[in-house]
Amino acid sequence: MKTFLTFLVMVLLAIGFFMTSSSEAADKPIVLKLAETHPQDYPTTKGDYEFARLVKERTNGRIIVEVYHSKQLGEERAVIEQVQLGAIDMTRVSISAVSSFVRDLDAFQLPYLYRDAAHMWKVLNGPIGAEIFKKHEPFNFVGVGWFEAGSRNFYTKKQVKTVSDLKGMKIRVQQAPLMVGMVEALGAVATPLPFGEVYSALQTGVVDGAENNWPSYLSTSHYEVAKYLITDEHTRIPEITVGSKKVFDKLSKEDRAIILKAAKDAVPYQIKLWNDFEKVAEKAVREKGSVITEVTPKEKTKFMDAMKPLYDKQPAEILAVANKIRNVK
Ligand code: GTR
Repeated sequence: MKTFLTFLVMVLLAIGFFMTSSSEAADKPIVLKLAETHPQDYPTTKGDYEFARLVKERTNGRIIVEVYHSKQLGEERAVIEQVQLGAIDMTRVSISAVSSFVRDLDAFQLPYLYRDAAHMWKVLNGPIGAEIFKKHEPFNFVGVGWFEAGSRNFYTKKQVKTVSDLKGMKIRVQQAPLMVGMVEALGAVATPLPFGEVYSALQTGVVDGAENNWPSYLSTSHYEVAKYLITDEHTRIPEITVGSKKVFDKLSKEDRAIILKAAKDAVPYQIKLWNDFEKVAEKAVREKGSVITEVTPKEKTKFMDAMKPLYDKQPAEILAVANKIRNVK
């Protein structure tokens, strides 16, 4: 009898132990690390936080997206490699940064491709956008969501008034073959560098200029070391949140859907912040002494014409997608 009682107590204890540990496991949230290059108060980072808030709310805290802003986890290229390996769960980057892995993205970042932001969003939210998300999977990525990033302008240490003024200038570009090709099409010397190295490259004269949107021109303080900006608006490059396929494959179908939906629902908030900050940034750099050259429509046409050799070099599949994009009305 005594042995039986001891046995019973042990069984009950064991059941108790397993119940606690399994419920503890169930209580422990799934933590997904998201890497972001921008500072905490930048519109894109705030968009990441909104995405994280929605994921937490909709999973009752079962899934937590932790945002690591300000390059805490590294520069974009290194981070993307880590996402591919599954060491970092997600990252918000420019599609340029991913395009050296997913080359099909080139069709989405060609110069003078979209008529305006509304056109770009129609493309991203439609079947063409869904298709390119699918094309991330063979490279071990999951397309999670898009964010707004406005349009990009050249800014230089010496004033550029016409497209031909760019000839021979050393221009920093993102580490992406298409961006190298774009600057070369203009007769300039492309210098691919990580984002965080651009300020000192401009300061020390390693490069004569760079290109980015108004918010980044301000937040990086590049305006201090390259005070001439020309409003040529050569590209409109969406931001993307990419996930690690290795990590996403371990999530349930339902959780994946919640995450993707949260990324979509965070977009209007991010666009609103973006549009407001774009104006603030433009005003701020003007006040801080940047010299802004407004391109005339005629000069803009010259910029567009100068990009033609870049289009001519693109593979037929890229041009086919670019044409589909142009035809979205
Ligand atoms: C910014 C973008 C960053 C980064 C950067 C760059 O506009 O938000 O993710 O790609 O440009 O030029 O490297």
